[in-house]
Amino acid sequence: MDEETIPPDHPRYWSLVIRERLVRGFRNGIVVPQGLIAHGRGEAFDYILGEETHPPAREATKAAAALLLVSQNPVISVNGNSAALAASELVKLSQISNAKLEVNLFHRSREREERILSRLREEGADNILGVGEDADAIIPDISSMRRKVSSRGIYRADTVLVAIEDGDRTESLVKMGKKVIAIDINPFSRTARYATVTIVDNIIRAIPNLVKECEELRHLSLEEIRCIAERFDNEANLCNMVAIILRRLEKIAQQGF
Ligand code: PTJ
Repeated sequence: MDEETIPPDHPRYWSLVIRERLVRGFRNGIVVPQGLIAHGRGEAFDYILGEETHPPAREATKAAAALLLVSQNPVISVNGNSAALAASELVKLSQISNAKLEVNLFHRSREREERILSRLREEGADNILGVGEDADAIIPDISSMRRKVSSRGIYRADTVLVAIEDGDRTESLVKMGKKVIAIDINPFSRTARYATVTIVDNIIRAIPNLVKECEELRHLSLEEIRCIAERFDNEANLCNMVAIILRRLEKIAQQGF
């Protein structure tokens, strides 16, 4: 089945679209097999959350948009899963927020870097960092290939957006004094807990929402935007997301399906 042939009135339309995008990404050498496993974990959380964006995620999205807009050197880190699921919206987000795009992979290979670069270029991106020799700097305290970053991008960024990512890098980036925006549908993950702003939502909804928020916030004064970014409390927001999960499960446990 191709994405285009999935009937839009299918009750699990988006779930099927996401799977098709990942399978296509896997066949094109963008997504690694481990990325399909990572998706399964994410999908389970999305199922529990009713596959919708909840109010705390909206609040986090607004704070993340504000943080991107007030940053001097924001960078959007792109891996295989995020390129397969949201390439076009990631490019839009980079254009509207003036954030650079940098390819950064856990399972790094030159071939995958090039494929992701081409995918982003197809969507209109230029000047994509982190590919080949451009990954010329090292994030301290990380042993995985994610440590290799561009000195023009993530290394000197004040804010880095990461999505669908394993835990160790967010902690190191924060230790380096950077602000981290994480998109992770699992509120219990290390990435979610260490980030400055975590959007507990599916990337498929989170990136378009971020684009919309950036469009809306641009009409406010810099001071007002800064205030939105600064008053955000990540831990409280994560707790609110966990409370939503609890309430949803409790309701089913007590009242049935
Ligand atoms: O492309 P590479 O080489 O950089 O590798 C990417 C993967 C995804 C393989 C790598 O980053 C990885 O192994 O990630 P983890 O440790 O499985 O963590 C992924 C996190 O993202 C988990 O907390 C998932 O619940 C979450 N997640 C999965 N799919 C989505 C998601 N969050 C938001 N939207 C999704 N669609």
